[in-house]
Amino acid sequence: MDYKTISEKLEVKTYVANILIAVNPYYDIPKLYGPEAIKSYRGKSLGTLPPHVFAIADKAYRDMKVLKMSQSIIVSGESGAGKTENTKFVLRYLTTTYGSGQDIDERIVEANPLLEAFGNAKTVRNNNSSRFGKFVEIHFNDKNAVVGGFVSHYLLEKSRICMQSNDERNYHIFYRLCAGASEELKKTLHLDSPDSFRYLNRGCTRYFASKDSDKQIMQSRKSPEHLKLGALKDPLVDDQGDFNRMCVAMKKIGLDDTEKLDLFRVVSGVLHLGNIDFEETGSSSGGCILKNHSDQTLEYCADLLGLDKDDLRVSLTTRVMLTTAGGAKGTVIKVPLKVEQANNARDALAKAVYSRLFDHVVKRVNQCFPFQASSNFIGVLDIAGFEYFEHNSFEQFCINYCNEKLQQFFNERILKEEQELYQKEGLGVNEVHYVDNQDCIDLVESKTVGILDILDEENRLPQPSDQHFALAIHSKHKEHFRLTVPRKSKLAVHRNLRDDEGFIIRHFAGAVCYETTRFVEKNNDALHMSLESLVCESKDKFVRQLFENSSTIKDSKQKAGKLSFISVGNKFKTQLNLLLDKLRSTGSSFIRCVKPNLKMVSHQFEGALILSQLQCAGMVSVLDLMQGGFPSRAPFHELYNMYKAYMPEKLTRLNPRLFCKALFKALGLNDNDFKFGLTKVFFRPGKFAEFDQIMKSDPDHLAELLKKVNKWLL
Ligand code: AD9
Ligand code: MG
Repeated sequence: MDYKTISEKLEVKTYVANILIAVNPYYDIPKLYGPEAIKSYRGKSLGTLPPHVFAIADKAYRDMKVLKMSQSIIVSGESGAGKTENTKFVLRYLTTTYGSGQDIDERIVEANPLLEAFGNAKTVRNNNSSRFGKFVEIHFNDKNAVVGGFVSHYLLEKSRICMQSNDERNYHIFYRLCAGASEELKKTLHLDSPDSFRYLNRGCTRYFASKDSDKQIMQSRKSPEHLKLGALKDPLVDDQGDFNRMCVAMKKIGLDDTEKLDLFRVVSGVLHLGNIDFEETGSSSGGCILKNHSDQTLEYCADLLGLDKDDLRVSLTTRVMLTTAGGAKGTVIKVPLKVEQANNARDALAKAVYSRLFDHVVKRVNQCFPFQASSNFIGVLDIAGFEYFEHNSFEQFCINYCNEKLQQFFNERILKEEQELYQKEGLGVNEVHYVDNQDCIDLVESKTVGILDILDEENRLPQPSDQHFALAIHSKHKEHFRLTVPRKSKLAVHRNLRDDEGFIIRHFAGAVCYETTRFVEKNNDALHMSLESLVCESKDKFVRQLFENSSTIKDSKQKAGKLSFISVGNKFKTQLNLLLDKLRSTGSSFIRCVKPNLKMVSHQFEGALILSQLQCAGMVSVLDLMQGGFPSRAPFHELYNMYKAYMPEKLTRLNPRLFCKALFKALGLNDNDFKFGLTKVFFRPGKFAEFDQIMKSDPDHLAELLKKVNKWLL
């Protein structure tokens, strides 16, 4: 079946129980998401209208109102499947439909372009890939109207700031600023075309040299038009237009010109920092100096970040150490760095500055929809799905760990709780088996023996090494069902790795081989002391604020020169556990996004690719359960209260359970479509909506039905 037929049948989306499956259409369908569509879903039970994200959003809202309980909507799927787009549709739906009619509604929606400018990038899988996870809460007052919002963010991909893979780009903001800034602003920030910056030109430079097809693109990029724009002008991305749209969004959420300039100044500072080059001094003491042409760049960078240029030069080329030699305890000395170490110091500084800037952007966004008191919230989680590449590193390890936790939550909510309920209600439905992944989660997060703690222990060693870390994992978990050595991989690319170069985890969605190179470095968020104190003491108030309440500086001063350590992995674990506690305290709905093809084009539906995504998302076990299951249910007393006003007195004297039996009999519903439990009626998929429709149909029709009820009772 081609995509068109399927999309007509499924209307791009379908439900499995109350879980929405949304296929990315890869083309705009304005009618599907426009104001009319928004209006039509308001207050409608799930199943009364075609499947839609709006229906899920409305269900979450109604559940929040009726149950007086916060709700969460978990949007998942692989890169490019449509998580971020669907998240935006949910936010727009809720703020439009249940907003307070004030600025806040618009701001919740308009915050996204700003977050995306700083946290999204073009990758080979998605031209607008989110490189961070987010949980967006819309808060409601006691009248169930929107009062504000709050965004939490998770794990910005920092490695991208200094290095991108073939045919990928850095964060959008860099290119947008180069393309869209006015001539005057460009002059102030010393900006040029993206090609002139090391942090922007490497993904594509290497890309140029690869395959034949790439060479063709390279040729086309050498066209006069392209040269004018710069080789990095991506034909698929409109940086200049996006810059203007971003500025409009900034204005709408209340950022003034000074704040805007603060952001742009730091972004430019990072770009210039990246252009600083080092060379060996050639002297016997070793060490390195800045290359001649870097002096100007150093000056630009120091100027934009409010640093003293000579201090910056020294901090990049030396490291402060504490010497204990000769009993002279506590003497601080400056050790010259080799070229490679200086490169690392420069990149570490760039990553620290940019990631602090991103934290600031999120904080600033949160200030534009503050709220005093909130009764409940609806949270939407947009976080990367399970990832499995040819080379998997620390980032994939964290993302997949997160997905194990979310999968467990999904199992708990959908499968375990469902089965427990059927049993409690005596429905006699067959048990569905699913794999409990607690052992995999323990492998990662257990105290001391978990991989995250083993990694932290490595980071704290005087001379940590990735190899020692990999061996420590293998030696501590020799017989673990979930863990094995790369040699056991089915793929040659992994089989060639030594035991001290990686490990394989058998995840719920498949086995992934992680290469441990740079795990130790990526797990450390601390800058070394001289760089940290440099930025903390910046003359630029904004830069200083970015590094305010930086624990490293106090810590490192205490430890006088020791390389301090802030664990990225354990911070993520803490954040994730807080998030899961939050999710567990809310009612939940799920949107599983599906990517129809790898080419990112419309009207192409690759069956095998989609099936594997549904398997990864645990949808196959859900289907098993639902085939024999009853996803909608209503307690007897609720139905009784809902309809008793319309019923003849004789009927209302019955207890709620008998009342419902009488009602169902009179309505002539098919016995296979529902089941009576101890306290609730359970409906087959879609059948509650049918029932609701009959009950809410016109009064004459209802009167007819009631006559039938009466007759049946006599
Ligand atoms: V990633 O893990 O952040 O790399 P997402 O977030 O799952 O990924 P995203 O929402 O960014 O994917 O969607 C990718 C692209 O698909 C978008 O930029 C749109 O061009 C396209 N898309 C996604 N959903 C829709 C839709 N409902 N209608 C039209 C869509 N286009
Ligand atoms: Mg996304």
